[in-house]
Amino acid sequence: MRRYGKNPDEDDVRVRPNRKGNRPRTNIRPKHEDASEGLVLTVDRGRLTVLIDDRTITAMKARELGRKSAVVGDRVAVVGDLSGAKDTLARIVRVEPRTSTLRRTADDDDPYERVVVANADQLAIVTALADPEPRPRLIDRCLVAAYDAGLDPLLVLTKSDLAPADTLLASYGALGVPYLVTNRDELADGSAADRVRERLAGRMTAFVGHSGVGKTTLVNALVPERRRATGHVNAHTGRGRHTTTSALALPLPGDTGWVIDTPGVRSFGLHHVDPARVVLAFPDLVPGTEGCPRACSHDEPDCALDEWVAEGHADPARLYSLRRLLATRERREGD
Ligand SMILES: Nc1nc2c(ncn2[C@@H]2O[C@H](COP(=O)(O)OP(=O)(O)OP(=O)(O)O)[C@@H](O)[C@H]2O)c(=O)[nH]1
Ligand SMILES: [Mg+2]
Ligand SMILES: [Zn+2]
Repeated sequence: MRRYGKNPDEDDVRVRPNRKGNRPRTNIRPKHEDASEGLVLTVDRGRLTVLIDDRTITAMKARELGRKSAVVGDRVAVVGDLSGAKDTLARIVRVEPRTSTLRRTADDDDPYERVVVANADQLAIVTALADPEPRPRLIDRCLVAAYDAGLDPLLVLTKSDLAPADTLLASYGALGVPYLVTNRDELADGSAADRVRERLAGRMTAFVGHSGVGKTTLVNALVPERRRATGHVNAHTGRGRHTTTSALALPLPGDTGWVIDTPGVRSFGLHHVDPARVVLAFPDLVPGTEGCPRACSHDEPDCALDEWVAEGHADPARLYSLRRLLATRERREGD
């Protein structure tokens, strides 16, 4: 099941032991009406950097938030010392309801969900065409996670100076996912950043992908005044070095949107994903699901889509793409 944020009213009810047993009591503390609204830019060992107006302050979760966490992209209410002066620490008293929650699990069998980012509306799936080798399975998994969370995917293929993009693009054609291809020369002359920026305008975009694919390199090209460290890909293993260790939201110059650089992932587990939501990313197929059995995964023998597509209502390549995405959950990353 998909878990949305709790009813905010529940947060005001706390359980305290007393002699008559545990009984919920209403919290009569003031509701922090004077709190300031901010945006979480990064989280580092329990310390959150929050942007309030044009100041960044350091804050930590107030105890009353309990296990509820605030992640990059969250809108939060903050009280306390908001001056941003050195060694001050404000308190986050509320996390506002999210417009989206991008989650992943360590693998498909692991129910423990981590929230990658909150409130993003676009997911840039960054894949190098070589060095490290592209792994379409991870792309498929990120696509499923994006569709499940209601984010628009954008495929960013980097390092086309090292290998061509055609084979990879051919296999994603039927999905209709927008894509961009970048390379070293275009990074140097600024044209890569210009093309990527067009796609980011007015949106909050999270960059995800394996370590070493060039996420931070791209983000640096987009926001040059906030240069972050980039790493080299190990020549022997072909792997990145996990240079970026925490997610960071950065405003695009001229207030034209936000990019969130994230640490490289080894896998993108989909334990939390509901297959019934994945089909929603295929609006041309949705009418064909009317004849499906209850709670159809759309990847089972009784699924009505096969017959419906065979009758000519939609392109069979689209059904094939949907099935490939649905099947990615059952398969191991390395398959
Ligand atoms: N040849 C080539 N190299 C690139 C390109 N883009 C990035 N690189 C190189 O790829 C390496 C890794 O880049 P990073 O930006 O650190 O990769 P990352 O995805 O942020 O990696 P993590 O932070 O570890 O997740 C660096 O040596 C970059 O210079 C490209 O278009 N062509
Ligand atoms: Mg990085
Ligand atoms: Zn079905």
